[in-house]
Amino acid sequence: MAKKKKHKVRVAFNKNRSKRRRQNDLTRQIDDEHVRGEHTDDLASTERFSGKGELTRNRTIISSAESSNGDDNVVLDVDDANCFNGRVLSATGLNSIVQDDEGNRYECTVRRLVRTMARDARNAVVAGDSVLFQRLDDQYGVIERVNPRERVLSRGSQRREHIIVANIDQIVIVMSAAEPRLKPNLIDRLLISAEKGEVPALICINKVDLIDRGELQTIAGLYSRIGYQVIMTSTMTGEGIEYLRMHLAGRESVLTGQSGVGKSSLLNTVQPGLGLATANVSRAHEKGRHTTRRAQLLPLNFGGWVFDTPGIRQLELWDVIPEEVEGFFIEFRPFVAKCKFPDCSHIHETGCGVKLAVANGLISSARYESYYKIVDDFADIR
Ligand SMILES: Nc1nc2c(ncn2[C@@H]2O[C@H](COP(=O)(O)OP(=O)(O)OP(=O)(O)O)[C@@H](O)[C@H]2O)c(=O)[nH]1
Ligand SMILES: [Mg+2]
Ligand SMILES: [Zn+2]
Repeated sequence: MAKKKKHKVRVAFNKNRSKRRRQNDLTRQIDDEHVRGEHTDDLASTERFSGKGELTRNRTIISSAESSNGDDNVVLDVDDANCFNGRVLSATGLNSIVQDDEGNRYECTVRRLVRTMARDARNAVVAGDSVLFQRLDDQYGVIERVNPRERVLSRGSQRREHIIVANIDQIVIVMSAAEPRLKPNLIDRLLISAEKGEVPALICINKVDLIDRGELQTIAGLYSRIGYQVIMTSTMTGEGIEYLRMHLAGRESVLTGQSGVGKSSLLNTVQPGLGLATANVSRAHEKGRHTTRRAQLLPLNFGGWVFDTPGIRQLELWDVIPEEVEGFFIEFRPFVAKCKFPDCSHIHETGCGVKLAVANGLISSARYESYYKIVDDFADIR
């Protein structure tokens, strides 16, 4: 692999942070700020990580010129002698729960510089981040650095990227056979995100106890023919749970899908004792109640980690342009080469290999409709 180019950036510091505070004041302030959801950046005693007893006025930041997602790969050069490695289990605003290598958990605030380095404060620290943090005592700490993120699951939100979770190696798309009804277009959008991020995806159809098996064959068959693993589960009968457990073991998976499909219920069943909150789907609207409010990383006792995430209604794709959508419908690939026009959008052109394949039943018309809808949505945005 090519060696990453690094360049150093000097960042000026505010002088006014040399004021000292007593340790017990510090703890109290963190308690207060915790309640207010603020940070502890101005605490002089936590700024000292150079070991020199004085503040260094310039801090070196190493950034990778090859970073895949811009600002997020900027690495702060901190004095790691005073720091510990940790994994962010959950993050709310500027407060996070961080677990160290020994399994101890700390409530951490975020160093202001870490926040400054993120283009969007919302993404400064996210669940799954690997961080360096300082311990203040056996309960509280401060995140000094967020290590470069490997693979993330993001979505667009008001034309900005919203990173849902970081450092994943598998996306489990959870749908329910009924209550709420299965939404193939959402599966396809999530598959695009997975393909774009080069993260393997698995489709889990839950609540199979609610409907007749025959009704599911078409959709399950469709995705498995394309090449995606499809698992049918029920937390009521226990069907498929062992199989799901097998796929989660030793990996870092994220469960994503609509609210009410049973993501948290599945995790409670896969690992009894997790005690994740779940709630009934509203009968009237066939919608979940958004019971899980934030992404949470959970260590699995049979190896690996899993993220439970809040339900999504619709996925606005992030960093995807209409021209590349065809490439993420992996079964279109062999037919794209047969289109008469090299820039064929497979929508209105004549001599289109993809449309011909749909007509001949080689590409499912449901998938083609999904493609059409996604490309068409881009036209609305533009
Ligand atoms: N019939 C049936 N109901 C299920 C199954 N799995 C979960 N449920 C029910 O579905 C409802 C929603 O489950 P949750 O686990 O809260 O769903 P969720 O996907 O975590 O929802 P959010 O946290 O809102 O995103 C609960 O009432 C569960 O008891 C299943 O396999 N079969
Ligand atoms: Mg949930
Ligand atoms: Zn075409």
